[in-house]
Amino acid sequence: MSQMTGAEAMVRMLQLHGVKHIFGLCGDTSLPFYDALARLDHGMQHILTRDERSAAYMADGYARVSRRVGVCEGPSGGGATYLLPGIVEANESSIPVLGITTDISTTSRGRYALTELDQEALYRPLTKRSEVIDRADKLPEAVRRAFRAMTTGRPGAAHLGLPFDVQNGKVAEGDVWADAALGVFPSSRASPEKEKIAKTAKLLASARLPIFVCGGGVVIANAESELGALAELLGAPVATTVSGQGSLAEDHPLCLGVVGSNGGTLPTREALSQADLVVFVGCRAGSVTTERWRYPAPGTPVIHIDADPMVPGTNYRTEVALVGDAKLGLQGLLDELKSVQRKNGAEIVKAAKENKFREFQALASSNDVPILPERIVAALHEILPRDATVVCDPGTPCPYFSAYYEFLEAGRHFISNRAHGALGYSMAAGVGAHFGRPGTKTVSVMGDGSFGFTAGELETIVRLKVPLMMVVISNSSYGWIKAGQKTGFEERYFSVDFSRTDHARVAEAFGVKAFKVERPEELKPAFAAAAEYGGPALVDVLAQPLQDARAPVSEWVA
Ligand SMILES: Cc1ncc(C[n+]2csc(CCOP(=O)(O)OP(=O)(O)O)c2C)c(N)n1
Repeated sequence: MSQMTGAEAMVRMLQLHGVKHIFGLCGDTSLPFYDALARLDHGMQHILTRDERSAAYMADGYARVSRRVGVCEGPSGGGATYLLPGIVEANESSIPVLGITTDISTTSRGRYALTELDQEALYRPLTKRSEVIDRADKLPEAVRRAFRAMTTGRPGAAHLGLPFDVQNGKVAEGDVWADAALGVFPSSRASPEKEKIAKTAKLLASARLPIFVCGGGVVIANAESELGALAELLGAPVATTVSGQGSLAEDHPLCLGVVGSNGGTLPTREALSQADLVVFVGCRAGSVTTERWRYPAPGTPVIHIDADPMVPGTNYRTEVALVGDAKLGLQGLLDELKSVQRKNGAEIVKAAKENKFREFQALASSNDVPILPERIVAALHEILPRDATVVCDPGTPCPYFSAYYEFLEAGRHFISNRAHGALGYSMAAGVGAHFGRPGTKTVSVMGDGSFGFTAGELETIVRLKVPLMMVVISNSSYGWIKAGQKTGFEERYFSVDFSRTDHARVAEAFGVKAFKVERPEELKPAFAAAAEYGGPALVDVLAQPLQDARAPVSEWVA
């Protein structure tokens, strides 16, 4: 039987799973893999990054918009440790990202080889599956297992280690096969049990005001239309978590918007408190969404739909736990309910939104200097197309865009790294989102703290001519933490301020078209020019410090 090398088999296995993009950074242990990528005709684009962290975040952003497994790679030692933050974020956010780390030869193990570390153990607690492939003939089945793990059940990340000698070993060509369906997620949907669906339907029909609280699971399951149809049938409001944005278009009369401590507001909290039945869908009911498990109030009857059997009942006493795919679960409820008396959810949503946006509009039209975050959100909303994708870092961007930027189309148009919230995510994730959905505008919004984590990637963006629009909200401090010191520690500011960087000039030095905005009236023209510019563009906005702003944040410590 004819044979190929392990490195060639890895390339073919990725290709057979439908992979089109690989984000990564080279290293000596990766040489055979790179050589196979160079020699074979496989149709995949390798995107060379300047930091493995960025490669993993790019793969994450790519997967979120494309529904395909995102793939990133790096070498052993520092490459393996630097790739890790993005793999953890993806795994905890239920996003399939495959991290491939090449490794020292199996024969060098335990002999103080440079860059040696136990990669399998490093990644095991942070992924759905971590495997260092010890024998070339075992490579195809290991790749198949990784793809199956990533895209079935609750989706998540996987890690494969590829030792140098395994890359040079032999694989029988006949073993190199794959189920291409496993390259897309969710790849196998399981429905919740029929009796539980029937019981839930009865509770929904008899409730005075059921309210949905949707996490990221609705968009991951592509269950937006089933959710919309069920909400309309019931007349039930739909609230979301930060990650759940896009479950329903925000101008839908039943879309209440984001609830919780990061992007929730008093009017949305009050609306949620009126529910006599809360339906969590694809949502972990974690500390941020529930404002530390206070809203919804404990004791409120709860129904929980989730692909992960461990989630329902963890944080709230649950009337019915529907374990399974959100799309099938919601469709099951629609089939069961057929006709039902509509609730007055639309009135409650309308009143809550009027209250929420009244205060926002006043601040959004302010001419104060430095520029208010509200004005930044409003100006960006005015100039961006409906189908733009906005990627937000923690700090000022995440709560402000969650609360006030209305995403007018259902689906994945908002991305933020809500599992771990590491600074420096949005620039790289925006690059990945661009490759995943190249026809639409992608905008990365970051604080100046985040910019400092990720600025080196401007070279990648320029080299690859990525038409990414970037906005830096500049306040010369780690504002979120400073706000926490203001509210919880009597303004004893300690080690949170840094000096002002001229981000526009930094960007220009990399070859990015850049704008610096200090006055409110300059904001919209600069945003419009950056959005229309065909290549990479950055707008540096001198903004009101977060600790002085009216931020939609009820808890600075999550
Ligand atoms: C890698 C990492 N380290 C520390 C933190 C803790 N942290 C959360 S928000 C924040 C401040 C963010 O500063 P900046 O990006 O400038 O945005 P701002 O809050 O000023 O708008 C910090 C340090 C974090 N989220 N990630």
